Amino acid sequence: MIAFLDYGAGNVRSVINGIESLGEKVKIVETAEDILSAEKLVFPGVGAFGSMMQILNEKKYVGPLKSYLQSGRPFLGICLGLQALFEGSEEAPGVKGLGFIPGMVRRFDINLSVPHIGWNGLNFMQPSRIFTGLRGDEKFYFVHSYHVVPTDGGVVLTTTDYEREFVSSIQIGNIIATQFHPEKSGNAGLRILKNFLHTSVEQAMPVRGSKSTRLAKRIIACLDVRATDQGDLVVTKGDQYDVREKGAVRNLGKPVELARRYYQEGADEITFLNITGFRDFPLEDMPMLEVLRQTSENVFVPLTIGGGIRDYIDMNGREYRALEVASEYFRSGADKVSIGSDAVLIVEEYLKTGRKTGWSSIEEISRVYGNQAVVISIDPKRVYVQSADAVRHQVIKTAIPGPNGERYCWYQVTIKGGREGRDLDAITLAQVCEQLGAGEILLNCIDRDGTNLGFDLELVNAVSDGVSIPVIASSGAGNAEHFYEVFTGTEAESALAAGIFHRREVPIGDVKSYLKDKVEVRL
Ligand code: 1PR
Repeated sequence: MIAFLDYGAGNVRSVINGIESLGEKVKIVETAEDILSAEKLVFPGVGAFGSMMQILNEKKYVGPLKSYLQSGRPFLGICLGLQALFEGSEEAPGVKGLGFIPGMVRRFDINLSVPHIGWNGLNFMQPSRIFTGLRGDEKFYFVHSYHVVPTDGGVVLTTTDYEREFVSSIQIGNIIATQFHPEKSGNAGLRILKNFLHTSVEQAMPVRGSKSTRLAKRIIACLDVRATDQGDLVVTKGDQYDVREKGAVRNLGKPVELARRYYQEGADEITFLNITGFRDFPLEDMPMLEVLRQTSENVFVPLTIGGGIRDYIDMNGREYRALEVASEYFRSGADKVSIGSDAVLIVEEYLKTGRKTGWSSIEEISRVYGNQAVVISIDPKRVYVQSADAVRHQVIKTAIPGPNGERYCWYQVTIKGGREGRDLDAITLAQVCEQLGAGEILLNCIDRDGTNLGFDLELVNAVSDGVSIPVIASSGAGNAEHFYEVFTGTEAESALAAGIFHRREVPIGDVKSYLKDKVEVRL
């Protein structure tokens, strides 16, 4: 039996699913006594350092955790579960960590995008039983803006390179903690979990050919989900956001089955967009939560869910906060939530008042779950203009002239699934969302959606130049070369596609084989 410390701040479902998929049973810690009597303890920290320590203090878990760690029994910390072992974090100045390992948690101070999101490798510093069965060149899923800096280098188990080398796991006897997420790292991650659970496994020291590790470009499969007119929840796909063909909603398959297929085919991440979320409130649309629950049972890569994340008042006058919707998604297995229409309204309000309220969905969810858990989904379309100063929006010069030979355009954002254009451009939206706490931008493009013409590289460049958080290029992929173009012609960290994967025109494996040796990918 594995004792499992869930302090209720994020998606721990996938760690439990990972452990259970290995045939082990999990007991959720409910009292301090459960920690003290545990034989093996898994602590998957999620959220933000400050709120994590606050909850651990409120639940009076800090003393028992320290005693457990002192006892030397097996402990696996994941992400914040690693950071918690240190004295404190720059994320929450003045808040004390468990102080089991001397040292601090520092924010990345680099020129690359922060958070560090995606699949990266490990430099092995010591042998460990968790490495048994690994080749050494596997990649693991990271998502974090902070990294640990131990005072004593002797505790370092692995390092990873992201502009600079940082500590990606530690080991002190039976105490192991990783910055990466084994439960989100496919088969290699499950192997690490399995090795941790079986304490009799021999130690191993994998050897990796290359000197440093590299973050892989991510290939994301996107499932636009909605109910058909008959009420069945299906994966659909639009042409420039029109999902109907001969009057009926296109049905391209069942969400859980398709997500599983994409996991098996090597998708680095899976995104579900509940595309009618703007009108159907998700907490009244339970099937979507069930889709997440079932998917996370055997899909061990990150899951993002979007659609309907906003404050809401139901027919009985009951008020729901966007945070509650997000929490329900996290509890059901999501790792990140994506906010579309609400982000536009928040930014409009911010630009009007010049003030952060502190209570917008972006601010609230990122405060509790961390920036990395908040993705902003943007649905822009091109508006051509005659000159750079024709409008007060951020205008770009374009190599694709407009219908009247226009050489300039701006990208107008929309809400409600592209139905309503707003007086706001995509670059400004992304920049303000970053300031409010968003961790990643999912950059769709209505003009390219479903066209197979390739990504709008000008749009991707304009937005990624304007922000320092990672950008996911989306819409228009028609072949493997389009992924090469977007990864070499822009700063996009990942590329998302839907139609070509659903229709099996270009399998994910073919995209990766094409990119291999040209662009860093996870194979
Ligand atoms: O506004 O917070 O409720 O979120 C609603 C979400 O649903 C938004 O993220 C919005 O992008 C999405 N959405 C709404 N309507 C549609 C639609 O298609 N009618 N889908 C929609 C957006 C775009 C991508 C698509 C790529 C790749 N779909 O998700 O998967 O364009 O497609 P391709 O590779 O086939 O070209 P809220």
